[in-house]
Amino acid sequence: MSLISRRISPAAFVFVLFVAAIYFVTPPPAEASPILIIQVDTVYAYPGQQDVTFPIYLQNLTDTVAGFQLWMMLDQPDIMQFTGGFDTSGTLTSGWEFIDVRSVGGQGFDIRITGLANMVADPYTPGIGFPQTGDIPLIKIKANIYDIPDTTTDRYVVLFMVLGDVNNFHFSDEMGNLIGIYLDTVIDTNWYQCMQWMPPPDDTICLNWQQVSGPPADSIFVDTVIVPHLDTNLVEVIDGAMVIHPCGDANGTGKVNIQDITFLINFLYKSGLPPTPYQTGDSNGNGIVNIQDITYLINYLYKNGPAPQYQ
Ligand SMILES: [Ca+2]
Ligand SMILES: [Ca+2]
Repeated sequence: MSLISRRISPAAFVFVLFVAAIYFVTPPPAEASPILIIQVDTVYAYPGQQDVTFPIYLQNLTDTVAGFQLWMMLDQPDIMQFTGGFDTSGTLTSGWEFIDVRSVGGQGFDIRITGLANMVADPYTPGIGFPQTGDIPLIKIKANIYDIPDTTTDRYVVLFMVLGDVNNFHFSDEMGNLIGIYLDTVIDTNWYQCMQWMPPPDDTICLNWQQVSGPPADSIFVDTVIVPHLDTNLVEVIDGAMVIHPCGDANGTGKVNIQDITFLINFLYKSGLPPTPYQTGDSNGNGIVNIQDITYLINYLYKNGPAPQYQ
């Protein structure tokens, strides 16, 4: 930071512009392996399902994580909303002293998640040690699915992290240092013109400065600002999704047809995989999946029976 409070030559302007140019073309950090990987899960749900839980996983390779803030959004607010609910049981943040989950916009289209392992007062709660291989969730977030009709074709809601501002997305160690960022130096040049000089012989002293947008100017105030940025080479983010199956879509293809009947037969009688979520197999909506749901689907598909319906 420097203040030049005297008449300056055009050469000085050129010099300052040259210095500023050098700083502005500082290349981004060289590519490196990630040290943090955040992955939002892809979860299957059914229309009208409440309190659907989706996990956010963390791989933490080189630092203890003792604090974080994440901000995420969804791309189809007509299909689902974040409730602000969360669950830390069985997660890496179980026992943390401060967890805050809220919609910044207030309507559940976004969710900001803030966690701190340890507050100032006793007791001492350690952060997440390393390495974490990513099979334990960092936290589990809750959402509600609207009762969308089975005719809705795009049933895939992208759940994505909002990056670009370390105030909204960061991880920190036990000392409070941000993990996986680089610092950028930004030169901010302010130009001033003297509106009233002292009379001679003191005419190098200005009585009244006024800021102007650029040269010509009588003085330059150069401000150096250090701006932290997320280094996406070091912090990898994998977005997730919420996929809404139609009622009766036991095999999760997005359509209800004879293959769902086959899927249910395999599940009930041939040790096949269960429907996910379980309710997609419950065509008659009575809470259990059994042979009656197969009959219900046959009636719906081939005998003009009523459409599958969740409870
Ligand atoms: Ca299907
Ligand atoms: Ca049933």
